[in-house]
Amino acid sequence: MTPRTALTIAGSDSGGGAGIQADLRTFFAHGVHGLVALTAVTVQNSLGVQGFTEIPADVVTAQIKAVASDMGVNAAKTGMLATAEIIRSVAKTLDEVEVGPFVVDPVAASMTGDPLLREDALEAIRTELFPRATLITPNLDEVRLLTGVSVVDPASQRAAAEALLEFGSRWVLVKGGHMQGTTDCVDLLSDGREFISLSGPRYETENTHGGGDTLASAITASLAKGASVPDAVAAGKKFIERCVAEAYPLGAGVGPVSPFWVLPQLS
Ligand code: PXL
Repeated sequence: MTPRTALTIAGSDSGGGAGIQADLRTFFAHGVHGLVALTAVTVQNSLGVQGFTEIPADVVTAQIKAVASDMGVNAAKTGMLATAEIIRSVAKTLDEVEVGPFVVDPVAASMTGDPLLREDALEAIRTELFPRATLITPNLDEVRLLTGVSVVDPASQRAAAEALLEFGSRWVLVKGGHMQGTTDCVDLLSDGREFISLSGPRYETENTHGGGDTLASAITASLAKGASVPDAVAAGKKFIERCVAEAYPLGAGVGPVSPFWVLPQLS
């Protein structure tokens, strides 16, 4: 039987832990067929990103049109988008093709702090993509860059969610994983009416490379299978928790989160 499909519009990580590689292995783990519109090729390993080359914007949009017109897209997500020109072209293309629920992970930098977006591009994500998004999934650094709000407690997390919804997405997930001094990871999901707090354990590990991508693509996979946003986010959080718990060292720096636990013969 043909599985559901999910499209990732994102960059390649030569280290295989983040970017489209994280998205594809997460889609696979959910039994969803992964489609790709590649935006950039990064040169990186566990120690950091040495640089990236973007794909021409018309080639990015041609990939989206090629798969959407023929195979059908049940849900889509964005990760690293590299330039404002790519972002504007993707936004225009999304008005022309059907991609189902659309998740925007506003990736600005790698965990090692290396930029993954040219300077003017975050503004383009906010103005061009957020109004078209079913859900946006910023981490606390991205929340600060996008709104100026520093999330330090539940009240500021709620204020950040309200500020982000002003940019026009249907839902926002303010991820609390990077909050200092908390024993749990508390994420806040809201559409402006409901405020759903999702709490999970914090695992002690250095190896969290690709965590944000894996969560966003797990949510996208569930949306592709027809789940509601709250159900897809709750399932995605359970999925990423297990991937963080089973993250492995690889290289001298930050290792990747692991979806291998879904394969029974390996666990
Ligand atoms: O995790 C964010 C991210 C997304 N996409 C690519 C990346 C990274 C982090 O390094 O390399 C291609």
